[in-house]
Amino acid sequence: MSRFFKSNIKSSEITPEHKYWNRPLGRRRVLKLGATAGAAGLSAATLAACGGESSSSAAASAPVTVVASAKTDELGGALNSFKEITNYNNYYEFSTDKEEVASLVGNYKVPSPFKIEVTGLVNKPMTFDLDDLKKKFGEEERIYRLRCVEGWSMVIPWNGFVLASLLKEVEPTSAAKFVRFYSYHDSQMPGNSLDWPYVEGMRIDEAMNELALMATGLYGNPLPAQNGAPVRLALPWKYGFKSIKAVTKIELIDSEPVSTWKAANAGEYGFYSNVNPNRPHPRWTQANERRIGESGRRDTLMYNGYEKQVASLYAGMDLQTNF
Ligand SMILES: Nc1nc2c(c(=O)[nH]1)N[C@H]1C(S)=C(S)[C@@H](COP(=O)(O)O)O[C@H]1N2
Ligand SMILES: [Mo]
Repeated sequence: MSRFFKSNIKSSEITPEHKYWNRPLGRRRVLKLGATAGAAGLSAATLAACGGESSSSAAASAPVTVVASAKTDELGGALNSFKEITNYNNYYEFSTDKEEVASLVGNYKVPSPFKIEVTGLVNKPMTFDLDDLKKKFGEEERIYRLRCVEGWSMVIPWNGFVLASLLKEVEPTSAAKFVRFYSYHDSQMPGNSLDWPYVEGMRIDEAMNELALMATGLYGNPLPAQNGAPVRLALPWKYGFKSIKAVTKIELIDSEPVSTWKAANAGEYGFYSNVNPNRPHPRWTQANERRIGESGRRDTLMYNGYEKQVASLYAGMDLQTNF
């Protein structure tokens, strides 16, 4: 516990995503970051005092079962613990401080039943009840690497269903070339660092790829709030910010959507954002990464190690300009 919070996670190690935006809120953000340092320390101390795998705030309402079919991913990387995965989160609707998010979601509730609207260039626009989708498609386990553009990574056992299954339900028309996703947002969320709702997007062939998962759970538990409850995308070949949390609306459209991070800083965050060790971020290398729970750094793999599954989507494209 203390190793995780006190030395393994060094906030000075990399420059976080939010530090250098050319946006008018910049000054306020810096002040806010200073003010939350104490709160983050407090939450770490509180969690340490509870101890055990089930002590995170995610477990406040339900016992944590921690079920996974394997101890590693297919490359032999150890799964990150439930505690690690639920206490180091990028969820800017709550906070820009990864170690603070878990302490802020205690009373947060999403509407139940939770609705997902799928609309746009489709033959059958529909609003789904998430519980119905879970029953219909099931919740298979997928052990995926998650690589944040900030240079850290985790191995996470998600549960969920394939995004393509959902998209096929609404029958996209031939005019549908892109998919835009919107996050749930309401006044329970205190963060003011970006324009809400958080928006992401992909080409339709990327969205239809077998790897693109609608994640509804983690280690066999319902998805914890800090990880994007009740359903978020898991796109393991792309930088983490593409894996939008709390998906409540999906639109099929004919032109490339502008995602939240590209709108905030197009020079730093491209539309594709595929993991690519050969395409440095303007402010830092992407050649290697720190796996949470490990010391030292490991090499970053092309498409985060999913080259076989996704490289054909980008055949012939210049990956330096289409970053
Ligand atoms: N709605 C929303 N989705 C989001 C984010 C966010 O701030 N808001 N952060 C992204 C980033 S930068 C990362 S690295 C991952 C982190 O997922 P995790 O907290 O489950 O590890 O969520 C992504 N999805
Ligand atoms: Mo990220």
